[in-house]
Amino acid sequence: MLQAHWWRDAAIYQIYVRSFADSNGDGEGDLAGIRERLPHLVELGVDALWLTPFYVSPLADGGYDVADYRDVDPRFGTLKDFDALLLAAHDLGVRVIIDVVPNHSSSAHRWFREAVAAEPGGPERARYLFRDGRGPDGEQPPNNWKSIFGGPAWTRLKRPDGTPEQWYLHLFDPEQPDFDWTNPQVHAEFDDVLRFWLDRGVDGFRIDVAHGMVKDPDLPDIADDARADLLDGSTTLPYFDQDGVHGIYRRWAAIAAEYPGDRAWWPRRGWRTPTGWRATCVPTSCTRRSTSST
Ligand SMILES: [Ca+2]
Repeated sequence: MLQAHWWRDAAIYQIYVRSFADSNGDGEGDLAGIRERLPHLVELGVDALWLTPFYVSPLADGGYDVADYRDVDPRFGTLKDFDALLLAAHDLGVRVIIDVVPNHSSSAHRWFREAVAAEPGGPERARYLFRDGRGPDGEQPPNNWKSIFGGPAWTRLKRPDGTPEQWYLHLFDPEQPDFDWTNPQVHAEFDDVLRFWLDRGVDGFRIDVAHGMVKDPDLPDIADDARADLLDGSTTLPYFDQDGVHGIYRRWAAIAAEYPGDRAWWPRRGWRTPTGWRATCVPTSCTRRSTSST
């Protein structure tokens, strides 16, 4: 007999950690503040919490620019505070889903700092999408992709002496360089990050830019009139909804299956499959679209 998945009809409460509850009066919300208020959430009938990113971050994009995927930003507490929150939530029968941000890191991430310091073509750069520019002296971006936050999706590096060199891709802010998911090191890193939090006992992951990560390897130009952020299923973009994302999620599902219990996977947005669109979930609704593929 099939067992019902808890997350199918759970009331999941999103908490933006920075603003929810401040336990120490420093003006910013924190993990201890959430723990103190868990009884209120239980009273509301909440089955699970979704914590937005609380990882070490310069907060260029509200924490979706992660500098260390395995630690809590000191503004929000410590790993000990996280463990205490998780334990207290579980004691009250509340599950905890955390955000995983795999499309890009912060530019303050150790890998990106190493990449910037390395020479073009080196292994440090191969964890991100660095390319030479087009035109004389490489002064044009490698393609015409636009950042979802506006402007070009490429930023050119400069050497300490001011000499311009390669460009790097950022579908969002320049402080959010995109990982190169063709690199096995990136896969291995996120396998390990998932295990780090599964070992602590989290009940699921909300996946940021779940339809991103994999890019058309040719990095082709998009149509001049293409909207970079269009997600209505009618527009094909070479950096969203690529078939390669399915392999990543199969691998992640296998990792989660090594752990006891039933875990939730929550894509930020839908992604296209050969037979149509998969579930599109937002905090207030979850709809299943079944448009034909294009
Ligand atoms: Ca605080």
